Amino acid sequence: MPKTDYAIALGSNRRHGNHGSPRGVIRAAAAALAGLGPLKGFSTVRSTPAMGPAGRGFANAAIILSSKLGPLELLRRLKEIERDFGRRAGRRWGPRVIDLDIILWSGGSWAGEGLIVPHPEMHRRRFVLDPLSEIAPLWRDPISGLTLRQIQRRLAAPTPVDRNRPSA
Ligand code: A4P
Ligand code: MG
Repeated sequence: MPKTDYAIALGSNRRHGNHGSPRGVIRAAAAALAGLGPLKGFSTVRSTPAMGPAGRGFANAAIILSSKLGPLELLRRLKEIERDFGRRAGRRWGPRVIDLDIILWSGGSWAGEGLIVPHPEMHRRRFVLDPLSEIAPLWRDPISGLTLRQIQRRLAAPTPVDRNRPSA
């Protein structure tokens, strides 16, 4: 398969025995991803408040990976890296400390066999859109036709209801 680009979101909210804080986990996971192909972009690592019931705050980042792997093979390799990072000394299967999601693929959309690309939640997640639009602002979502910068600005902007609310 010829090389294609993938946008991958990284998230962590647990320490790791060797890699340290969630920020350290993100950096180590990026190094592992670099084993799958050249990284064309690596955003800043941000501290973000937990969305949903996850509790503790997260470190989040995004990378652009150029790879010969097809989407399903890449997903399998991401799960492998997640498993490796989830292992703790003394326990065969520990809790997972890193979440790696495929957000966009330069080959277009994909749906089937446990994988959906573009990631269906990306429009609602600042912790995905902020780092990703930093490194690939002009990448277009094949579903809406909007660029990542446009999607990120829509999410960051106050809703029309807020704008129209009379000020006190
Ligand atoms: N799957 C389908 N499509 C994809 C895709 N595009 N990329 C399937 C990756 N995986 C995809 O995911 C479950 C299954 O989704 C996979 O086996 C794959 O076949 P998972 O990562 O194993 O399970 P999960 O982590 O429980 O689900 P998910 O959806 O990754 O978790 P969420 O919903 O992403 O929530 N708040 C902040 N601030 N930052 C965060 O990073 N993350 C979560 C995790 C919640 N709150 C957060 C953050
Ligand atoms: Mg995931």
